[in-house]
Amino acid sequence: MTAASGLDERLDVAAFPPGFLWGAATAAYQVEGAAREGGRGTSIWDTFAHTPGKTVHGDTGDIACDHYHRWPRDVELMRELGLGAYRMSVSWTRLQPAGHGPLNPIGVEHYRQVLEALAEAGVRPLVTLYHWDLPQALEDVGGWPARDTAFRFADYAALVTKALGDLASDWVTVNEPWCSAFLGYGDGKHAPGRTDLRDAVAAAHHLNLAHGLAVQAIRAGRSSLAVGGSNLITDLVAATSREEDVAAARRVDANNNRMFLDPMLHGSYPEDVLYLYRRQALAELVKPGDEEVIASPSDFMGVNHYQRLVVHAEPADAHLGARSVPAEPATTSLGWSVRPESLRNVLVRVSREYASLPLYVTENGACFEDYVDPNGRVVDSERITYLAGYLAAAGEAIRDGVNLRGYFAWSLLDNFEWAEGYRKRFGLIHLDYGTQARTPKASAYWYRDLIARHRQTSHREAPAGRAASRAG
Ligand code: IFM
Repeated sequence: MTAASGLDERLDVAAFPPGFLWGAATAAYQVEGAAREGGRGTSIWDTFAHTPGKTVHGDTGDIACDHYHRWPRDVELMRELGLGAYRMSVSWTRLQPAGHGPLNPIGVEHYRQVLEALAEAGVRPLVTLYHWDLPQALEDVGGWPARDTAFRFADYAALVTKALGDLASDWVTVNEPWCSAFLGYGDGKHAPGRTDLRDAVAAAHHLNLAHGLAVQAIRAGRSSLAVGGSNLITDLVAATSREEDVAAARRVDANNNRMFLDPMLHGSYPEDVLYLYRRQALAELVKPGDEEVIASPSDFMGVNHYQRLVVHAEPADAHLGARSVPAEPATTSLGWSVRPESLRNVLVRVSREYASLPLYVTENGACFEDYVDPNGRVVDSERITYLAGYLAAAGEAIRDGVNLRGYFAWSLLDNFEWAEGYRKRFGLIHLDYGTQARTPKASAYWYRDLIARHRQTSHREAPAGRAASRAG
C-alpha cells in the first residue's frame, strides 16, 4: 500500500488523546461468506436474503467478501493502514449453529486464528457478539419477541467469551437493537421480515434484557473483560417549533434512542416510552428485576451514528404519528444526511444525559458511488471530506469533555449492505465482488496518514507509558 494522500490540515489530530483507538468495523454476515462451511448453521439473514424480493438483486451473504477465507489478507491490509483496532462480529450460527448447546469447535478455531493474527499485527479487537444473525432455529421458536431468546443469548455470550476471551479483552453485546427490533419485526425490511408492532416492542425489550444478561454472564466467567452495548443514536430535530412537530420529534427520540439508552444507563424505561407502547403492553413485558439486569454496569458504550433526521408531525402515521426526513444536504448514495455536527451533538448528549462512561464511536461512515478508475484507483473524495468533517466533530466533542476513546469507521471493506445488497459501498477498501480483489480507496490512504500523524504527535507529547493505556 503506497499511494500518498493529502491530509486535510483542518483536522486537528491534537484533539485526540494519546492512546486513542483508530479502527474500522465489519460484521460477520456482511463480510464472511462461507455460509455453508465449517458446520455453520442457518441464520435469519440466510433465510431472509434467500426469500425472493427481500434484498436488491436477490443478493445474499453466501459469499460476501469471502473474509472467512481471505482474512489473512484483510488483517495484512489493516496492518498496512496502521489500524489500532478492528471491530468485528462473531457469527452466532458459526459458533453455535442452532442457538443452544456446546460451541462448534471449527468456528471457535476459526475465530482463534483471526484473533491471534490480529494480535500479531498489533490490531486490538473489539468483538461484537450479536450483529443481527439470529440462529433460524431460535426464530422458529419465537425469535426476539420470545423472552427465552435473551437467555439463549446470555448462554452463548458466556460460552464465547470463555472460548475467546483470552484473545480479546473488549466485547460488545448487541449491535443496534433498534434495527433488530423495529426493522426486523416492525416494518419487515430486515430479517426475519415480520411486521407486527407488538412483536417489535417485545423484541426491543428482550434485546435490552439480552444485553444485561450477557453483561452479567460475561462478568461471571471472565471478570477482566470490558463489556458494553452499541446503540444507533440518531440526531433528531423538530421540523418547526410548532407543538405538534416538537412532540413528534420527542416520540421518535423515545422510540429510536431512549428506549435503549434509558434502561441500559438509567435503569428504567422512560414514562413516555411506556405510554407510547401501552397498547403493545410494554409494561407487562418488563418483569420484576428486568430493569436492574438491563442496567448492569457497562465498561463503555458504543455509539453508532449516521443520520440527522428532521421530524414532522404526521397524523396518518399509525406508529409514531411522525414523518422523519434526512436533514439537508442528503448526499450519501443512500440519501442520508451529511451533518458532521450531529456526531458532536450525539456524543455530548450521551455523555451529559447518560454517563461519563468511556465512549467509542463504534460505527460512522457513508456510502458513495465508488468505482475503480482506468488507472486502477478509487478516488472517493466525498468519503475523505465526510471523514474529515465527522472526525473534526468528534475532536470537538472531546474538547467539550466527552470521554471518547476510539473511532471505528464503517466499514473496513465494501460489503453486503443488508436489504440493499452489494450496490451500496461503505468501505475504506473497495471490493470487486467478481474477483474478490481488494483496492484501498483514497480514503484508506487518508485514514492511514491521519493515524500515522496522530501517532507521531502523541509520541512527541505523551509521557512514556501513557500512550498505550487500556480504554474501557
Ligand atoms: O451496514 C450497517 C451495519 O451493519 C449496522 N449499522 C449501519 C450500517 C450501515 O447501514
